[in-house]
Amino acid sequence: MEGALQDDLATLSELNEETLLRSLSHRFSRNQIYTYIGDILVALNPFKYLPLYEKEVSEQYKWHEKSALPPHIFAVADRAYQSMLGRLAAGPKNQCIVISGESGAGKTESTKLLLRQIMELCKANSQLEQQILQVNPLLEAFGNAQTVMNDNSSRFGKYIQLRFFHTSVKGAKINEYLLEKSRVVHQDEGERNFHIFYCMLAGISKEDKEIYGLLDPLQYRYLSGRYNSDDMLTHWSTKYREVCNAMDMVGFEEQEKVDMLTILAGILSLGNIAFEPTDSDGMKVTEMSVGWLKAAAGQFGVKEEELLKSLTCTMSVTRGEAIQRLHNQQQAEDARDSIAKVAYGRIFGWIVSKVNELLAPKVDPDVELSEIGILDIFGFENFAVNRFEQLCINLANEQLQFFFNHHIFLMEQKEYKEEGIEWEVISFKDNKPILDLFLTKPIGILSLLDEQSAFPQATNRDFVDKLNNKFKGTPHYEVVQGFNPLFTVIHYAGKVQYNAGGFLEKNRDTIPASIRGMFINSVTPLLSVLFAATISRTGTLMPRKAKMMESVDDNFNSTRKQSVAAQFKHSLGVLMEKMFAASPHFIRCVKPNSSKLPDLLDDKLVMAQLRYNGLLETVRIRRDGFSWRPSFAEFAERYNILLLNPDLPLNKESCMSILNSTEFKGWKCGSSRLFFKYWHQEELARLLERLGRATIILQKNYRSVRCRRR
Ligand code: AD9
Ligand code: MG
Repeated sequence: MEGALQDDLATLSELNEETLLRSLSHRFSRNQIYTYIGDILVALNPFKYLPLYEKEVSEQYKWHEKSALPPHIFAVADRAYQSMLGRLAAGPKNQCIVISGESGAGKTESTKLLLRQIMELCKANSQLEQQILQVNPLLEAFGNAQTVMNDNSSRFGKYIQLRFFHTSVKGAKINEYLLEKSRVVHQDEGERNFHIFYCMLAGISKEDKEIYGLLDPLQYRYLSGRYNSDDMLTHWSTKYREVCNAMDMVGFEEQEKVDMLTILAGILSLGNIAFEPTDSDGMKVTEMSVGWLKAAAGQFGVKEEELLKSLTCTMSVTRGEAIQRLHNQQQAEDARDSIAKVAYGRIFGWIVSKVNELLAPKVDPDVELSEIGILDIFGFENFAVNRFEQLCINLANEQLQFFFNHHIFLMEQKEYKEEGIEWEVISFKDNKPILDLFLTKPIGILSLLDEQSAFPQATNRDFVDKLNNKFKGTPHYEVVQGFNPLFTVIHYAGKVQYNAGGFLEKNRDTIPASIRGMFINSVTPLLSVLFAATISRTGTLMPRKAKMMESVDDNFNSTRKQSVAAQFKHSLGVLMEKMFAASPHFIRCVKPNSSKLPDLLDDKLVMAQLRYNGLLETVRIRRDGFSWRPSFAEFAERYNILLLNPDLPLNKESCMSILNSTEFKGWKCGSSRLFFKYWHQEELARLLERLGRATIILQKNYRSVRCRRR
């Protein structure tokens, strides 16, 4: 079959969905999981170990010609690195590698491989390199969890920026997006809490367990799942050692680690507190859980009465008078869960900011650094029940798809038109209307959510009614009839039904000021720091200076901070700005089957992903289009050396002279720029290299002739 073994799908001459799928599937059956579409890498998840990442392979892919070796993720690392150094083509110096794909498709694994290879390429100083590489196990322990889609699912998004001065790495910065805090207190069937809890309980010594007051995982209401086998226990305790090593390596202090474990233990104890009505109006802690209250208070370093109070009542000030409102059962349970969520969220934020502090480049502020960013967000999700978190996750994926479309289809075809290049337009599925459905002001889904969240009395049903009113009949929205607050969005990657239960609360994400006050006074130093108003959150993506993740709700503190949706929208905007200003490299991860099995490719599932990713159209545009489009000046400046004439004027004529000196075919000339196929860049790099080598040989010969003469 034609093209079956082709490394680059953009060279397929017979092109349709079927040939595309057959090519990928045939390659997959031969363990060729990587395939190019021009300069884009498609990566199929093998769900098994493949000997693709050994030291020799890593060496082979250093500064190589793309076409000389099979497609590989290391080639993308090399390309980004060389582009940053300006060795490949003119364009923005900063690079971003955008990895997309649905949950379980292999984004996080790809990120780790990229990081590793980039560290190899820049031969980083060993300590900094180790520190940068150790960040991942740390963040994964706290931010990843088992879901039905992926045993190591990222429950937050991250953008890792590696900072370079010339060829060497000087530091790194991580931006994190929207940790799914609700997982701390609730996990759906078949899912688990964040890895760190299982690591900690499996890995901690018996003595330490006693010190921290930790018991068997089965004892904790917040922890679903158990260690089903000794293997699993060993797995988690190995992970625990890894996390501890990572913390040491990155530079966490012993006391900070101890505090952190104590707070995690406190969260677990807190989860076991149950309530029952008192004889009068309020709630009290059940007899069975009095011990847990005591334990949690001890672990949090706060007074037992104070913790009890913040669980069973809300204090507010009205017209200068303090008023105590007693909680009902639901409110007491909500208070308990929100304390757990906020404490965990703050630990996570603290870890990220601590990592950023430790990895910040130690150079003069006026030294200009260049950057390679790697984006690894949570993949598109469609569960049995989809909540607020899924809405945010899917919106982020929608935004990424838009970024891809913009770069690959919109910008490119706009330029053909502007520059008078003859071109048959390739249509693609534009997801802008779906983004607008979410983001338009003032009537997008997020704005309506904010509007409703501002009304204390509004319910999730009211919110859905509003949505139905506004969007009934619009193409990407479907009304769901019935009692439950449901609605459907038709995303680029498929139809998702959302359950709006909890939307308003999660969006407000308020914590009573009394809880904050209690934690600020904690004798556990870390807790006190985490809740102090001045906490520095440098480096996290959410502009956390104002700590917008959790707003403080009642009248003790009248500053109402931004909602979760508003911050998320803002942080996505900031990210997009950064990405639009950089040279992008795309990796499209594809999940071969839903059962996480090796050697199995489900045609239907893969086809669906090819379709919604727009990969057929991508192949077409890479095959027929011109992905590299330098201006005359950019081109002449960079390649005048090929004519050995650095003084050539930077204009069209010079470009023509340069190009006429090569044997290049297939390029075009527009009114202000040149249009090249993706492979031309590499051919030019090859010419430059040959020229460089020739110069070295000439210099050597010249020197030896001179020596002989002497
Ligand atoms: V999610 O959106 O965070 O839920 P990801 O990040 O796309 O998702 P991940 O990288 O975590 O998926 O990959 C899922 C699993 O697939 C991994 O835990 C590995 O078991 C497996 N995987 C992924 N890539 C590779 C690979 N190159 N080689 C072997 C792989 N296994
Ligand atoms: Mg992931």
